[in-house]
Amino acid sequence: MMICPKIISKKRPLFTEPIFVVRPNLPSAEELSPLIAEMLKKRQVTNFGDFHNELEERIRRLCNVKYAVLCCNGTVGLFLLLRALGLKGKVVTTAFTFPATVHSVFMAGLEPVFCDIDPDGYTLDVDSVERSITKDTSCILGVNVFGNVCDVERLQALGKKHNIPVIYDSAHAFLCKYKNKYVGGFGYAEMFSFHATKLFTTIEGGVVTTNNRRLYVKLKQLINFGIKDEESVTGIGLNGKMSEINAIFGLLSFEQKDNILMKLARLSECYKKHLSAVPGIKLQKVREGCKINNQYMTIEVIPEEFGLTRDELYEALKEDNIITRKYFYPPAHKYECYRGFEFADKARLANTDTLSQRILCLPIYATLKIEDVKKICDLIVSIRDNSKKIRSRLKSRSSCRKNCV
Ligand code: T4K
Repeated sequence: MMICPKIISKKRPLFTEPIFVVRPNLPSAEELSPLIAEMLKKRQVTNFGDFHNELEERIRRLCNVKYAVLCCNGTVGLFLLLRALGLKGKVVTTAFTFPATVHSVFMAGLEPVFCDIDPDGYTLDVDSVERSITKDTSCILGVNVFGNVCDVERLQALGKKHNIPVIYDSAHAFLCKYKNKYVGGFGYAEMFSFHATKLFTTIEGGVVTTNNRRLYVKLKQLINFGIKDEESVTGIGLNGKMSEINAIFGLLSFEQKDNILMKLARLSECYKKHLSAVPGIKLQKVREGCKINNQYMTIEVIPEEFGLTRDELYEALKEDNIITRKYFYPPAHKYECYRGFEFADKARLANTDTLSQRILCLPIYATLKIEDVKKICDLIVSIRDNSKKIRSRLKSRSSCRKNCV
């Protein structure tokens, strides 16, 4: 194999170690060990143990809802929520999301109907939702993208008008506030993810919050194989429970959360200060009254003004060991697995298509240093200033890769 000289002659990267888009917030071994020792002593390691129940109750109180159901991850939570609602037909939702949202709909035997998104805040465009509702629509599923809360008031009114539930994929939105209240009590139910990449984490895990008792009872059964009691199985469920070890991580996340929120807010402010005036970079517009958790730091790259496309900026940052992510590319109506389905092939989503080509998630996590954020911002500015040179370097690198390796 011949290695191209142009590739090896690249300058030294800005960071010697990779800077990832996110790093998990983890407790120390010292914080973990007494809780693990307690769990081992009790010999209750899963199936609704004390740690599980304590975490569930603390989340319920924090979100100020009547019920919370912990689950093994957010995807299973959303899937079982859709099943618990006993829906049939179509679910109006967004294609600008992680695969988990749409796959949950599909796997619950429902048909997604994609509507477009607001070009500034990236959440459901309510006019587009309204146009998408037909007699077959059984639910509206909003996604609180990057923590930005959907237009909950208008969606609620729409749900009421058509007599269909509105639910939220709030995977990104734990600890976000809307009108001074923690997100969690909007619509029929909300699902949060506690994956390792989330600021509040149980490593793998999630929760569904609701004020609806019937839904809660059903969901509680469905995450436990549909078992009602020792002698009756009333639902077609699966094993969606959260284990004790995961719940321990969650309880420790409670202790860290305020500190993490504060650190993320500082990092986000720093990004905004340095990037908001850069031509060709647009920041997400957060809904008025919404206080986001800053778990994601996104920029929209407008190629005509920035001089490079989002993908080129992604590559240029990678040369300096900054590993960003293109959430959410491709959008769901372009997934290969949905090719041939009318709901995907016929979807016309101008804003979704544009944003999925333009949004880039920059590194943000509690242990990231503010100096490193400044360096990343300076680098982005200098990439813009040298866009022509960088474009031609990236082009020659990519053709070298094709020809030489
Ligand atoms: N709905 C929405 C809107 C979602 O965004 C998600 C998940 C869900 C539903 C489903 O919730 P869960 O079922 O996951 O609870 C990551 C997460 O795995 C996923 O939870 C999240 N959204 C999505 C936005 O991001 P990937 O495939 O991008 O993850 P990965 O492995 O590439 O990790 C990203 C970066 O994080 C890596 O570059 C390095 C760092 N990392 C990751 C892990 C797992 C670490 O440093 N350590 C780690 O242990 O999906």
